[in-house]
Amino acid sequence: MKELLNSVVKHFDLKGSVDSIKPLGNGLINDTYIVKTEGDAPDYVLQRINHHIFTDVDTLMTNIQEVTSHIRKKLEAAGESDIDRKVLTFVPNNVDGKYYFFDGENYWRVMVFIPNAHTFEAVNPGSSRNAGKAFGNFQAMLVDIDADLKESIPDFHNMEFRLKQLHDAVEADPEGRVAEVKPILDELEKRAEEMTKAERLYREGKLPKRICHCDTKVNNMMFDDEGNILCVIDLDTVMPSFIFSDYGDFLRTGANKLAEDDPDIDRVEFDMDIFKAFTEGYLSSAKGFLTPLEIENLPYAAALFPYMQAVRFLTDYINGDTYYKIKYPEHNLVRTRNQFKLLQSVEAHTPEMREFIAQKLA
Ligand code: GN1
Ligand code: MG
Repeated sequence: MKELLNSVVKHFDLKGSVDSIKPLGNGLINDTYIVKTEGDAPDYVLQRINHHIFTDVDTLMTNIQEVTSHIRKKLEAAGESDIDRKVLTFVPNNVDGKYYFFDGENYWRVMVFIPNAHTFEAVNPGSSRNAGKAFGNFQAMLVDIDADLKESIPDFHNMEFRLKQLHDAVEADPEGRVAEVKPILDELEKRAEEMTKAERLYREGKLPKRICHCDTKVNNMMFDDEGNILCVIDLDTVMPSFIFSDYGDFLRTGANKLAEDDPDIDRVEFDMDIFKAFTEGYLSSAKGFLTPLEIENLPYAAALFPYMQAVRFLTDYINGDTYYKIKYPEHNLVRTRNQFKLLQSVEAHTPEMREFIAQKLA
């Protein structure tokens, strides 16, 4: 492995000579290493991109490159200091100048390591407010990007497409599991019309797609030593989507009082303190560009993501667990029930959510 890593970094022009290459962090998808260099030269992060999940590495890296260079220009124009710590910097390879290198088997990329930066794992009102601010600001900086970005995972958050996958699974019923899940299928079906409204509004020209992060977890932002937000990281899923993706998916994970696969379904509940803090942070940086229709539909976004995740987990259960890793046979069914319960809790809190948003904007 050491030899492989050493030969890979030779295809990128790094400042300073390489001292050591060691594993970094605990990511579940890509393999990440820190490349330490001698003397004052910056250190680097080397990643092997998981091309089984991200099959279109070229689109993915084009998106990331467009987005980071746009943000850099924005920060420069605003006269920001310390820009190298406020946006990721990728290094082109020295063979064909692309921002990744394909060695015939694997895809690699290199970015400049940001020193003295930290991530946090804990979701609480304080970190949620910061996350809202950071992800809202990320979208805000990208509102005027003049680049034709593509979906690196086509139809990733397209609810009509996810329902079609469910219907195909139900029709095929390869494991004979449909009869057992009929009650929850019916519940999901009842909401299908409402939950696909974003796609309809988009077709009618009323709802825009914007550049979104699409993986808005609390640990995907970096802070300096004083606790100030530096930047948003983990840009693999950056692509055009409805702003609902970033708003809704954070709340799906952050505001669930339990983990998404906790079997103690009765205790699953939507945490309004996290909702309030995240929404406050998000609106503070995003209200300048959001349209009235986008704002009106933030509670819809909070419902859409548990719904979409329930549909995706149930589809996988019916298909015989081919997409999500499972630890026991009913794992995907438990996840489905958990997400459905979260959805019901969101539905119950919707009037309160509307009121809070209206107050914040008054
Ligand atoms: C997957 O691997 P992870 O946890 O970042 C999935 C998300 C789901 C999530 C549910 C590429 O994300 O869309 O919301 O599982 N990512 C992909 O746990 O399918
Ligand atoms: Mg991450």
